[in-house]
Amino acid sequence: MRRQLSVAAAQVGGIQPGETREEVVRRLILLLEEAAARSTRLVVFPELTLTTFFPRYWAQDLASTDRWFETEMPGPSVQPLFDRARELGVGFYLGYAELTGDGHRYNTSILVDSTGRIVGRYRKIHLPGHARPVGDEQAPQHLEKHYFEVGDLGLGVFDVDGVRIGMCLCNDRRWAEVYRVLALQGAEVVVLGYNSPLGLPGWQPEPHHMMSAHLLSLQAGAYQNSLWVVAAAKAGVEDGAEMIGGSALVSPAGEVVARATGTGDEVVQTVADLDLAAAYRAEIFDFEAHRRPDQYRLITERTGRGAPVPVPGQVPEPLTGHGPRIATTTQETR
Ligand code: CDV
Repeated sequence: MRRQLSVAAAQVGGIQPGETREEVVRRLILLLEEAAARSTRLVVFPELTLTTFFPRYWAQDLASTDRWFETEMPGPSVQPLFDRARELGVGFYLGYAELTGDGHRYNTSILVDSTGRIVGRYRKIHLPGHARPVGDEQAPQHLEKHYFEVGDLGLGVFDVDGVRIGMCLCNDRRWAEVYRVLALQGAEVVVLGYNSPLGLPGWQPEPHHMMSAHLLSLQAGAYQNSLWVVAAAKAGVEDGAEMIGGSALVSPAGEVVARATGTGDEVVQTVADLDLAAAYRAEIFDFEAHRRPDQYRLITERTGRGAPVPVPGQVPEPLTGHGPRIATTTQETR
């Protein structure tokens, strides 16, 4: 019998700044119940699920923004979600803003198994946007670098009811290294939540480019790492800011097998064949047989673009024009 996981992305439509946690959690429970009615065993909720995407607001004093953060998980307003999930025997992934007891702020997600136990925690590593407002500070911003510290827990893989699940958050999905680090730990499924507005302050790509880049990132991550990807959006319009939506489930073949059709609350579900992932791992992406980590040193040695590494026996051409910024230290150039 094939190993399978019935899994769903629970897309959440816009959450307005005035909505209470209790109101949001009621919506999440409805989504959970709908997913459970379709025999789903794991439900993925978005990034910062419990509030509006508050990093769009500039607030110099972080202490004045504590209302957006959770100081305990589950707190009293989120407990009903844990209770209902346990009753239904469904696990879930939930993104939220975390304020730790010693004052650190993270963009966090958790994995909860079907008994209601938190089995994994992740703190977002790739924080996009800016640390200070761009242009008119009253206009929608993207200030994750102001609100959050870079996650300190690494990229982990957790056993959720017998399936190895890796997690990340939103912008992480655009970075190839994220999926690879999770795959190297045996992840069979990568789950993630996201809030993707149509652009950033000062940077407004074509709306359809935002969607194609989003799907491409999921598809490449799934295919090149022989795993399933489940991505849940916060969608619709929040306080005037439009999100791309597009929650999707992607197979290890890189195919989008299910995708949200609307911009509101919506369950998108599939039965993920985990043996399909195993088949890809066993042949085309047999890491043991084919990877060459000794050739990938630059990935961990360099952050930004730098000079070409000299190829033995070849004199490098001087770079001109619009090539990458040339690093000058010997360490950067090896
Ligand atoms: N919440 C995010 O991480 N959003 C980014 C936007 C700002 C580009 C994303 O990668 O979708």
